[in-house]
Amino acid sequence: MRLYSFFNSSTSYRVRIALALKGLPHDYQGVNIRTLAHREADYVELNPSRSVPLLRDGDFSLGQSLAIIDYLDARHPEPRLIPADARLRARVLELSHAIACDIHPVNNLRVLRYLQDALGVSAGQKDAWYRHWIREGMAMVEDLLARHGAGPYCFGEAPTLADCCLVPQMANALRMGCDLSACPRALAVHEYCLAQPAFARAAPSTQPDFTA
Ligand SMILES: N[C@@H](CCC(=O)N[C@@H](CS)C(=O)NCC(=O)O)C(=O)O
Repeated sequence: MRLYSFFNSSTSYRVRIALALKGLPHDYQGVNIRTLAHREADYVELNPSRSVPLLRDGDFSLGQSLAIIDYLDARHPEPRLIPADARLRARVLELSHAIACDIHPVNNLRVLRYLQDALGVSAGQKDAWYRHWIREGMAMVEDLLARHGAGPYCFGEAPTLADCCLVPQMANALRMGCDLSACPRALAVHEYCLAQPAFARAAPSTQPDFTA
């Protein structure tokens, strides 16, 4: 398998965590989204989503991080990241979608670029936008964790898709200087995960395309 990824991309980071938790060997292909490599014709041919990550498994190409993790879970079920139990699965998807569908899209690179380049907002206004949506979104995530989660991971003693989504979102928020003091449970899960070898292997700073 080959993963097309950018070290700092939280959606790529989700898939890197899933691959590491499952111990699946793969090549790493860096795609620099800062220089718009994800919009070049040969890449778009492989990934119509014009984004990272992209997984290639033989002649099968798949974009969208949650679809990729679902595919990996179906092909390599151990350890399961999307639980079989109907209610636990629903909780895991609820939190994962809160991050992947509600928080991440409004702070994605193309949205921030449009704010600055097309709408002419200042760097300060752009940062205020970023922090606002993190504060709103993470309050929702913290509520979900406080009501339904327990244990060192989001939902118990084993990592799930929810942890694959939470850790990269927290990394982004912390990198952007967001105040997460109102999210103690999310901070505790994040800290616990970072100490686990699979999460460490997936971290931005350990990727081949990492630049400081
Ligand atoms: N829903 C997609 C989002 C993928 C995505 O937008 N990734 C970001 C990096 S985290 C990207 O490639 N952004 C490029 C851009 O916004 O132009 C997924 O979960 O894979």
